[in-house]
Amino acid sequence: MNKQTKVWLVLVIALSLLALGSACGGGKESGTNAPSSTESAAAPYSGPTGTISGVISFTGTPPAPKKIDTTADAACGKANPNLMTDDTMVKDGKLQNVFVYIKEGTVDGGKKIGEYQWSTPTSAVVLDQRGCHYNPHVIGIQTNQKLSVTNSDQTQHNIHPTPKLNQEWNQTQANGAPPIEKTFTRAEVLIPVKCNQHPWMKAYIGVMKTPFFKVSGEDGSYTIQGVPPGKYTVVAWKEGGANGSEKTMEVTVPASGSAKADFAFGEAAPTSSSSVLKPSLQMMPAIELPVMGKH
Ligand SMILES: [Cu+2]
Repeated sequence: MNKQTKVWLVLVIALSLLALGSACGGGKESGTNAPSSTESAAAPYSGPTGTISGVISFTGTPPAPKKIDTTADAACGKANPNLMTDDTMVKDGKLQNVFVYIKEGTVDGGKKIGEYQWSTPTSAVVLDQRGCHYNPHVIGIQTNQKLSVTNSDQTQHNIHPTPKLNQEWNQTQANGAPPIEKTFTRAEVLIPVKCNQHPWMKAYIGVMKTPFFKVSGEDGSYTIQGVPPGKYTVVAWKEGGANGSEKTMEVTVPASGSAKADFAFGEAAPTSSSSVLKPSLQMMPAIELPVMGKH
């Protein structure tokens, strides 16, 4: 499906739903983050919580990092003479920069996890540009949480996220310029970010409505905290190719504890029934309908 087809598809779905709403005489206007249920407002979750944790492995021989030619900008070469590609960061067989998140699931008691109200953190997520390189390379953020893009380099960058569901933007940031602050209003996994000045610069932003996501660390580990007991679909996403690749696993968080979810990527990674590769679908995990205005 190309981008245009997707846009049309979303439009058609949105229009059908609008028509349906009018036919039923629904007087409610849909807000930007209106819950899909017809109940008044989503309540916050209160109750016991556990964790989902695991380790991301890379099986087989990882591709060797390649040296990046930065001659296009002398300031980059000076700041980072040995800049290397970082799309597959493996250390002792463990994979860094995998975005792990709860895609969907049911909390004990029967409510979907997305039906609760999850508050937006007041702290900003920082994406720094240092040595003509995005740091961190993969970040997670909640909808409407502040993203702060900083420039620590002695050169100009041009930050350009290319979302499919959120608003696209493209902004120059000179050296010494203040942070650029933005928010994303819709869940989207994940948004590629590029730099129009330095074609090698890449980052990825996972935007979630819930706080249940984490990026695997240098040792491949991750821990998602504060998870209500329930049954969930956990997805691990790794960049690469057009849309990255993902693995899916069903986990149960018991009332009193924690669940384990280990994933493996790489050539020899097992392709069991719990590991599903869906390269063409993974960019649209949660279609949120665009707001069509008042009617
Ligand atoms: Cu740049």
